[in-house]
Amino acid sequence: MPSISPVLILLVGGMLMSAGSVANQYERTPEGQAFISTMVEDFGFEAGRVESLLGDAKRQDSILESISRPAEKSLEWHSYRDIFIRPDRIAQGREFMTTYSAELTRARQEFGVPPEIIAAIIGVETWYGRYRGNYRVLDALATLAFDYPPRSRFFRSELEQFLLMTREQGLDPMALKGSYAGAMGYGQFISSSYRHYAVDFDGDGVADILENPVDAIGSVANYFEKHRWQPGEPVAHRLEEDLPAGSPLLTKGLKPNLQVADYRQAGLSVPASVDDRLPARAIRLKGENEHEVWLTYRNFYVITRYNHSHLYAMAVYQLAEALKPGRDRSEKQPDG
Ligand SMILES: [Ca+2]
Repeated sequence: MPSISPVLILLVGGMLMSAGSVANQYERTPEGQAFISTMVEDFGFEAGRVESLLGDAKRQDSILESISRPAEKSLEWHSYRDIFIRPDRIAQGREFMTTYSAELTRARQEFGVPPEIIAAIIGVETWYGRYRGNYRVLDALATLAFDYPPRSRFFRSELEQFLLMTREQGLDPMALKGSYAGAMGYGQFISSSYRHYAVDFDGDGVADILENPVDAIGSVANYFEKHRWQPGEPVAHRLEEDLPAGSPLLTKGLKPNLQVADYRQAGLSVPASVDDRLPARAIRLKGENEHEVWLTYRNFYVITRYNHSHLYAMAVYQLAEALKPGRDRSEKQPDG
């Protein structure tokens, strides 16, 4: 996606306003006023500045619709998989890995995260940077902070982080665009992640994950390292057997709270290379014709720290496997 100048966005924004779009006057609501006080008292913002930002924010109904039915919750695995594991996304991922081969290698050396995992995250999130989101982040965060009670606390905090982040980075909070949930740039970082995990990976003095793919590569790798990616450990293996729904081996939640030994003792086909003591949990996904049971490990859990969903983590893992060098014509190679 070609970048659009902030000036142009402001002009278009101004035209939309004069064409009849109504701002929500969030700055006049009790919640909005409390938010303004926090920004002034805790972070030294000027009240007038925060007021005019909230005054400019527009509620978008499509944001409220999108957040109430994310693909991770409404799709079966086989439909979800087909969105991400497809020839064009794989081909373009290989191009991305060729273009940024030196930077991906450096990221592996510095953070211990495999190039294909970094590329797969950016591929799943934004199709390697092509689709970084068309909502104004300010509108997305204000809509969710003030008009979406189930997660208003979280999004008020993200709105706060967004104003801090744009101040720190010298960016215009009225201009930035992102997803319906306010995620930005190649790796779709939310504002708090930007502040905690973005790194300047090309050494130009700025951590720019919005427009700079090299900084995005380093930042995704840093995010994984900080969430304890374990270099050399496997992510997941498909088991040959099915497990009945409700089996205690299909533990609830996202954490790998059993061990590989538990699955071996149950007679399941865990590959011999995997250590008995490795934390593990089995998940059962609905394929097109049958259920698939996968044994997932700590690194699978780390992928869910990016998006709290089995489907998401499995899509990233499978795309990464497809992007591994040498996978072009030999889909059936053993893992390694
Ligand atoms: Ca940089």
